[in-house]
Amino acid sequence: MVKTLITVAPTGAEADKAAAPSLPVTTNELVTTAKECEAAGAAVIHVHIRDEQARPTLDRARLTDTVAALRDATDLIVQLSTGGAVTDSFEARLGVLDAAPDACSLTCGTVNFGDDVFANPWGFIKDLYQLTQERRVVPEFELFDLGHVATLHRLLAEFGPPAGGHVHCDLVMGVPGGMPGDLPTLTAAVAALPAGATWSATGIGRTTLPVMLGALAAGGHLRVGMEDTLSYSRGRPVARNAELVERAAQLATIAQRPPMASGEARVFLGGINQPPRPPACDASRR
Ligand code: KMH
Ligand code: ZN
Repeated sequence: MVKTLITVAPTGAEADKAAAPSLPVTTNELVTTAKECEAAGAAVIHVHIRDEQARPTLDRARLTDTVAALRDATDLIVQLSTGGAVTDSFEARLGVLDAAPDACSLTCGTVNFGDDVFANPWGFIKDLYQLTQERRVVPEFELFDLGHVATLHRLLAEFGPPAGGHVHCDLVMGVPGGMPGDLPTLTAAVAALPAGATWSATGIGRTTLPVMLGALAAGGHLRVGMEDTLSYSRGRPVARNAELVERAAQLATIAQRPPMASGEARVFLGGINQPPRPPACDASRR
């Protein structure tokens, strides 16, 4: 029995704080959310940050401080988004690795993204991948479409295995312009993955539940959070990210695959080191 890796994506770059007041946008809100989600069963946190006006930013100092704050407060694997917002430059997105996270997202192709385009040309993908190898940051391959799986194969064939040696993917389904969040597509995408790869899936908006149930049935792992859905059920806004993690953990437990602790997830994802934690109290200061 393989336990279930649960990733929480609490913020994203798209949702508006004014329209979704429970969206965590400050460092304090993010840390509080992270602690609640860890207690509920998450092992990985996929992080986008916001500026003082709650707008998405890739400010390096802020990213570095956020990584430190999350490490101080939790044992979660800190995965920074290199996708950012559709308006972010490739240079700024590469610069995310300067914040030295445990892991990062790495999207394997361009995709229509509602009325926008989320641009990930081959040149950027290979530069980012080589940078993850150089910095020993574990990538999670984000696959929004079946064509992205072909690019993942090309990446591995040309540049070899990722930091840690293990390939873990996330199927992002139901983005308007990307692959639909349904079972035939999930099955096709999983069948096309490289041998030995593990995968999570997340369904955007109303595809959240079918994708989660399908992923559990197919032996996959889960990503949930307010980046992906702002509704807990029809007409009921998400009150806290942790309730999405709690529901995922309950369903995983019913499926006889309870949530993986973060320590287990560090091994599962290819040996991500436990970051040094500050001592609970410093005896030398007494
Ligand atoms: N915000 C989207 C444009 C990622 O985090 O790597 C891209 C995204 C993917 O969220
Ligand atoms: Zn993201």
